[in-house]
Amino acid sequence: MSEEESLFPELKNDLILKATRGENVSRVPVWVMRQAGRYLPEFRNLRVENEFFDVCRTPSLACEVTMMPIRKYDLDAAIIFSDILVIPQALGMQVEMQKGKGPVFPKPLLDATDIKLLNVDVDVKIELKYVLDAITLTRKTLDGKCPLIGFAGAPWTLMAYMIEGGGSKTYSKVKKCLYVDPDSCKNLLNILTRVCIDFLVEQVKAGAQILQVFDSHAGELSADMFNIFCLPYLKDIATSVKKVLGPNQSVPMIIFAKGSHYALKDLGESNYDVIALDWTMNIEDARRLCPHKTLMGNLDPCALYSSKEDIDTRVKKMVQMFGTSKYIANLGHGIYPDVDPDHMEAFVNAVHRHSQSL
Ligand code: 1CP
Repeated sequence: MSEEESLFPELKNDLILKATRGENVSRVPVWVMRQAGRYLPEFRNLRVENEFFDVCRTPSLACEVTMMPIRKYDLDAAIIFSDILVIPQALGMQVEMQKGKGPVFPKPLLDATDIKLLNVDVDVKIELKYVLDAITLTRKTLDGKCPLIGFAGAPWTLMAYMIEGGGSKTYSKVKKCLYVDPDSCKNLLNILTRVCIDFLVEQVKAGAQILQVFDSHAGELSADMFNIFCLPYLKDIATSVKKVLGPNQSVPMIIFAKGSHYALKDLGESNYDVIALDWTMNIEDARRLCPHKTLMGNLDPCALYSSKEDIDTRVKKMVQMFGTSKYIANLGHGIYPDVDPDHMEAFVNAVHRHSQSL
């Protein structure tokens, strides 16, 4: 046990850590991407009084929101309440969370050469101290109930937001840069990769017990463009984070590269421990292509609109398909804001019930 570990309460539920190592589990562990979010009335109430990024920047509030789903459901992991866009903010960019619209950058980068706006020598220990403090407080507040997941956005997905200025239907502004000025794009992606590595390392030092990298916009790229502008940076992150932390302090790492069907084999050979699948991915193919990895996923988030009975049937089928070992149950993307919280409960309980009887 490292010195940092001994400062925290003893872990009582290590199912998810066992699953990442391929060890036997008494039941399949389950958590849900975006479990600390807008489908929870408690969160919406808290947001009436607090701006989104103020919640992120106030450790007591971020901790409280992280704990909301943990107190309510029988979950096997917590994920720290934050956002992938805290990295562009730390680099000096302004990000606003607009109601009904999501994140908006008032002054996006014009192209990948426009890095004069960025504080490329950022010290994440200072600029993102609030996330690290939230992690330490939440790890203590969890009192060992389940492990705490830290996360970061992947370089390509962050670059997409920084150049598009928000979400996009086509991602044509940022993709144009990839085609017309690949070298400047690689430069920007390298800058983002270094910051991701530093930030993830510091999250572990602050108390994160698992790390997830979100490449939510990976699927916007063709296979050959993914191999140039995503894969090398994703691989670098896993390898470097583990190298810096060393064997005693390293934690399991999850990669969620949404839509990257063509990349499963390469991700299966990377240094990530867990490959997260979106709902369009074929479970048997993923098992075949990533034989040594734990898989995570992948119920369609829209399945939670169905009846509780139907959710139960679909979860049973999903667990049968994945099998009970080397598996972490989750949705194939974040839970949607208008899902009935009781249906979240039906999902979580169905995973536990069916995996115990298999
Ligand atoms: O109005 C509000 O209160 C804001 C809603 C909200 C919430 C609850 C946003 C805005 N972010 C979050 C929290 C958040 N974001 C978490 C918290 C922990 C948890 O999972 O419970 C996490 C992990 C994220 C990560 C995140 N932010 C991603 C990657 C995951 C994914 O869904 O693909 C992305 C793409 C973002 C950007 C973002 N932040 C918020 C929104 C609405 C979006 C997406 C906008 C878009 O579709 O382009």
